[in-house]
This record gives sequence, structure tokens and C-alpha cells, in this order.
Amino acid sequence: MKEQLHALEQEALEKVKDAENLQDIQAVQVAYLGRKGSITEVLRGMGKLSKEERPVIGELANKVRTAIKAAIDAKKEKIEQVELEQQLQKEAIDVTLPGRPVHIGGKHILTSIIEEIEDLFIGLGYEVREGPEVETDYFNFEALNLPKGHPARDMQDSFYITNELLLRTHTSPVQARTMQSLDGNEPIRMICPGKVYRRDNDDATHSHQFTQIEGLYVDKNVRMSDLKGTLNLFAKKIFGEDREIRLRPSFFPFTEPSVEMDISCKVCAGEGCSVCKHTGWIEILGAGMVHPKVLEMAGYDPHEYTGFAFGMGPDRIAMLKYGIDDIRRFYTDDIRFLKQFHEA
Ligand code: 2U9
Repeated sequence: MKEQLHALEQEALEKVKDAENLQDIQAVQVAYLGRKGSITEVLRGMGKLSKEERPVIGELANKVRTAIKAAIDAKKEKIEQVELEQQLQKEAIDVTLPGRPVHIGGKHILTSIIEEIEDLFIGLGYEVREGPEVETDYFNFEALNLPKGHPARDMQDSFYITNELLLRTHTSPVQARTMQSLDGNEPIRMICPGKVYRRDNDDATHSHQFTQIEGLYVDKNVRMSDLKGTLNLFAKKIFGEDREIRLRPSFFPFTEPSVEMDISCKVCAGEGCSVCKHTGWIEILGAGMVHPKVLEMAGYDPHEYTGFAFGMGPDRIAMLKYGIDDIRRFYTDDIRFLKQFHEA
């Protein structure tokens, strides 16, 4: 039996050596150590041995079994290692290949213009404030001296949600809300950019949705000359140091007196050309001293406090600055149009 065990050990170790893959090694394990394997068969015959022989053969059988198992485990590990390496090689990634380009978006031109104007006014101590696009009739009209039935409401026909709720027609309700949230004796310096809506038929110069930036400065002793100085600075910073401004009398229900501001035409330097319709001037924004009624409605005493306000359309400013011929280009998402400004 001893010889038989030694022979089986030799045979098994030989087969382990020859095994090429995990199936081969599995087959060796089953053939020698399995329930019906050769070593198990030999051990089964131990019953026929004498009392003295049994422990000797038993010990040898265990040694042989352990030796075969150790050889199998070592070979298994080796094969697994080789297979893993082969797999890694097959799945290797060439890290030197150039990456796929990532398309980086850019700011919409209107966002860039708005941010440029915001930065200028932040530098003058103004705060940027935003408010809801769905507004109450009160904040959109009443608080701005546009009571129900006022003829100027017709020019700001809007999209109504209910009789009292509408899409805001300007960003002025943000100023009205800010003023009313204070207790009537705090100075205010704020600008409010945002989307506004008017019921309009879209064409090259009209859009039912456009953007606005409005500004408000309320304090004791705020004068028209402060307004003029601020607007002059704005025009020179945004359009160029060589630009002149001119104020013309105008009318807005929320300011009194009211003005419209023109800048000198850059194309003809004031001589007159097709861009400025041969006037030498281009209209940029509206402004004025806050109407005493508006101050009063917001809880400010108009004998103590005065203020100026202004409003402009970034759409129009972008069109003038870059010679854009159609307001609809801002809203129709043609990437070729929008991309032109990413380097600007
Ligand atoms: C309060 C008081 C006064 C805001 C003002 C204008 C003049 C103005 C238009 C220009 C072109 C808007 O984009 S546009 O259509 N705006 O002319 N806006 S003064 O006056 C205010 C606002 C709020 C409480």
C-alpha cells in the first residue's frame, strides 16, 4: 500500500505539473482527492490492514494528500496569475491616446452684457437684486403710479395669469418691493436685471420676452446732476471713453422729470449716418427722478428723500454694440450666432 501511495503521489504531481489551465487542475483534484478519487479509494482499503499498519499507512496517506493538495493550490495560483495577466494585457488601455474633446459652453451674450453692467454698478456701491417674474398687478403697476385705467398701461400689455397676476412687464416691481420692505428711512442703491414680458408680435425689433436692467438710487439730497454724472460714467465705460451723452425730456409715470439718454454715434462720431438715422445720436435708455407719489406709496417722505431711476434693455445695448440686426437671434438658440461672442 505504501508503494501504491508513493506511486499515486508521483503520478498526481506529474499531472499537476502538466496541467495547463484551471479545468486541468480541477480534473486532477477530482481524480486524486475527490470522493471517488484514487487516494480516497486507497484509504477505503485500510480496513483490511493490521492494527499496527493502520496508523503508519494513515499518516503516509495524509502526507501524500497534503502534498498533492499543496501542489494543486500552488499551481492553481500560478495559473490564475497567468490568466489575470493575459486578461489585463487584452484589456489594456492606451493612456497615451489623445482624449475626446470636451465641448465647453460659454455665456450667452445677454448674460455677458448684464454682468458687465452689474460689475460697473457694483463698483459704484449698488446691490444687485432679483424678484419674481410672475408679479401682482399692484407691484407691476399700482406701486409705480400706474393705477387701473392709466393710458400708459396699454403700452405694457402683458400676459395675465389672473386679473391680479401677470408676467412682469418691467423689472421696476423689484425696486418697489425693496422700497416697501424697508421702513422708509434707509437709503437704497440697487440694480435689478432680469427677464420681462410684453404681449407683442415678434419681429426684428420686438420680442414678447426680453431683458432689462433698471437702477434705483434713493437718499437725502439725490439730484438730477447725480443722475447725469452716473449715466455719463456708464455710457463711457460700456461704449467707449470718446462717447458723449445727451438727455432729452420724456415721460414715464414713475419718474418726474423724466428723460431719455442718447449717446453720440460711434460710426460717424456725431456727423450723421444710417446707423444713427442721420441724427448723430443713438437712444440708449430712459431715466428720471423718482416720482414723489412712488416714494410716498413706498413709505418714503418725498420732502426728505429724493431719488433717481433708470432703465435699459441689454438686448438693445448688445444689438448696438455688436451690430446685431434682429432681436430674435438672442432667443432662437442658433449656436453659430451665440458662439461668435464667446471670445468677446
Ligand atoms: C421705481 C421707480 C422708478 C425705472 C425707469 C425707465 C425710466 C425706462 C425703459 C427703457 C427701455 C425700459 O428696457 S426698456 O424698455 N425704462 O425708460 N425705467 S425710469 O424707474 C423706476 C423704477 C422703479 C420704484
